[in-house]
Amino acid sequence: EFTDPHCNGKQVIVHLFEWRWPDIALECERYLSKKGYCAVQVSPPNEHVVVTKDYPRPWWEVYQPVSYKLTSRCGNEDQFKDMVSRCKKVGVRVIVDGVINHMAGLGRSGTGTAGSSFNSDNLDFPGVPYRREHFNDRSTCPSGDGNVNNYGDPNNVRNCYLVGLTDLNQGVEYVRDKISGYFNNLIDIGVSGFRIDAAKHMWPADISAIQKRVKDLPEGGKAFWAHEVIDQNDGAIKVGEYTSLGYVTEMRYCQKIAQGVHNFGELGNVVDYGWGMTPSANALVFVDNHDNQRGHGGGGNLITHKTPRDYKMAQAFTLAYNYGFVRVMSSYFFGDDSDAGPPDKDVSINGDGSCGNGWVCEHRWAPIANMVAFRNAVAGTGIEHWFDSGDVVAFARGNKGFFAMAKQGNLDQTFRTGLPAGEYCDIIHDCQQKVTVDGSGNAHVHISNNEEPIVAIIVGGPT
Ligand code: ARE
Ligand code: CA
Repeated sequence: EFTDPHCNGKQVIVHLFEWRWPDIALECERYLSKKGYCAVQVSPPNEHVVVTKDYPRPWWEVYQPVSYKLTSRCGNEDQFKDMVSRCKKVGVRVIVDGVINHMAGLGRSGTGTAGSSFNSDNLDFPGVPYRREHFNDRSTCPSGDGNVNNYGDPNNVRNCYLVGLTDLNQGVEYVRDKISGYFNNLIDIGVSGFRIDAAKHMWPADISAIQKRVKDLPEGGKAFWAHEVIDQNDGAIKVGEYTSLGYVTEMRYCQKIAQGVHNFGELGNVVDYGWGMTPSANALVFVDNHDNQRGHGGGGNLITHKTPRDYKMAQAFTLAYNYGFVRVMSSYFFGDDSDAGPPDKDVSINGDGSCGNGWVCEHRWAPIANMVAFRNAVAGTGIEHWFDSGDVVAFARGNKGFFAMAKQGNLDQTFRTGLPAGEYCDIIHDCQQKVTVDGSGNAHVHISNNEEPIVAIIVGGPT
């Protein structure tokens, strides 16, 4: 009952990381709606700390809440409401990043982005208000310094302070009411779902109690829920504890797809239930996220926009394959500085459709953007006619779509596509080449050695 993203069959969401609300509203209207994106995940809209000490305005200040007032670095309440209604009007839902495990970090005090005062060391957040009795204390946190430091112990992970962030006690009725009140306000504004930050650090039963207080969407049905649970087979907490509550992040996929792109022979094993990977129906799947692309939150060997050719292959494959619900990452450039905040500039759009002013806009790269239509078109079909030769991988999705990728490019090969006879546009290259499927479902495929050595065709696609 928690798995309906309310997208009328659309299958892909995009995380516009730290985009400002006016830019997101424009992007919904001018791009996301046209490309078939179901929803946009936005950065936390609630009041948060302003970090200037030691570092000027790092990206991560938005993960330190001060209150649930809707003025954040990304914009104010009016801008937020305007964004939600404009996106919804063109069929793009808004999913909010809900930071509810904690408030601001110890040592921080002053005024938040909406003007509320706060003092973390005193556990005082009058903007909510939260006071000392709403937080976990040392009586339930089995950790010498009060911080999360033993991922083998669920009490430590869930009752102690994650990187010094003042840890709310979601077992307290008042706290459940405040959090669900925040979510219900967002639903009244038109928000369709939530990414639950640090869900791993909250007891599933507490999250469930909060969810029960959250109203149904005005259009009917439950909100969309995606829980951030980093499970890389390295601790006591398993994603399976959260699957009854909605989608869960499947971080092992990030490692698997990176291995697969480095060695195509591994792509057939990209989903490994022997590794404990979560069932497809519960998995939120992505090539990288805002944490692991900059070495936070469960790193490993990952592919990011910094290696565009590999990234396009990884993301296109992910969209073509039939595992999980896919979230596309959209980043800003940050060089070697993993703390650097977002560009202090609007998202500008160049003549060729790419973005300027420091925004990467992976979601606009043709092999990614055009594969959204592929995934929408093939929903519900299985993998067929799998072919993999070490450097080449190809497969069909039922009789609806066919996908091929050649690591070294320079491919001229005939494949079984399983598609009805006809002439199809290669959607990866905006129809610059056609693929002809003959009466027995075979097609000759040509892939050049270029930046996107991929071909994809769909029934009902552009002609
Ligand atoms: C910042 C500073 C800290 C400071 C703190 C408090 O960097 O030095 O102590 O503020 O003042 C983000 C950043 C943090 C940042 C925080 C608050 O990543 O650096 O701290 O915002 O501003 C674990 C959690 C997982 C979490 C990752 C990052 O399980 O939930 O760590 N991910 C989410 C978000 C983050 C965000 C937060 C949570 C907090 O996506 O962007 O933090 O809201 C193993 C474990 C994982 C663990 C991982 C890293 O892989 O299995 O569970 O992830 O190690 O520790
Ligand atoms: Ca906690």
